[in-house]
Amino acid sequence: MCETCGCGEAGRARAPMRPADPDTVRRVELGRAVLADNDAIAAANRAWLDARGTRMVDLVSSPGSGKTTLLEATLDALAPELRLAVLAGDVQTERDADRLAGRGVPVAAVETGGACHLEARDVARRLDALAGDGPDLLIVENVGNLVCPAAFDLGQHLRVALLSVTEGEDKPLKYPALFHRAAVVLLTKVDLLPHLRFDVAACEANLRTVRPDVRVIRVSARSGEGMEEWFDLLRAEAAR
Ligand SMILES: Nc1nc2c(ncn2[C@@H]2O[C@H](COP(=O)(O)OP(=O)(O)O)[C@@H](O)[C@H]2O)c(=O)[nH]1
Ligand SMILES: [Mg+2]
Repeated sequence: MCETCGCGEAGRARAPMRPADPDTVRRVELGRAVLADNDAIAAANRAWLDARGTRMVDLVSSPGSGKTTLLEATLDALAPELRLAVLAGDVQTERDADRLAGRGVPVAAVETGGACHLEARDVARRLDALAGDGPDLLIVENVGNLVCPAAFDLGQHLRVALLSVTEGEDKPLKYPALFHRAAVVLLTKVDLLPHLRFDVAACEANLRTVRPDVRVIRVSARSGEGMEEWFDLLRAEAAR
């Protein structure tokens, strides 16, 4: 259960809250205060990174859409030419950070212990250790979730959403808040397309309904398709 945003609260789905309910009002006020507090820390994170010439890229998606696999390939390709650092968030375990270790890139883990998103303070606590020497890019793997990470600015310069072709082309319409905030969407696992009924054009049209200027890159960490375009995007981001 996420204690910050309350998205896992028992009974919530069965008994929707009424707007006039005092408990609801208190919860909304508390939520606003939490988000305002988070936004202030996020702004400080961004300023701290700007002072060091580091760009932060936040990867968001549902669990299993391929964030860590993409990062493994990304570190292997770009570590020789760019100075990178990675923060890997998970509800439980440090398995992703372990997968990404040993590639010559500093990696830190955040185990949220139940919360279904990273918050700006999770990043703030690790900035000195991870990015004190001003790497070109700090890449964050957010907790796998298509709802809550949307509301929490981390101080990133670029938010990238991953959507795998096994998830269905309707997801941008079902989770518009998250896709609206992502300037770039990686359509992942496109090597699987021959085995699926997935309408790429419909999916991209749905993405553009939610965010008309979205940049979509079709990628496969397995076949390598689209990966150079992704790496070029990161190179350009690092050069900003
Ligand atoms: N076929 C295929 N499978 C992939 C690809 N990328 C990731 N996977 C698989 O998808 C599963 C989840 O990947 P992972 O990177 O752990 O996803 P995460 O939870 O978003 O970090 C793993 O079994 C991966 O091997 C891809 O490009 N093609
Ligand atoms: Mg992962």
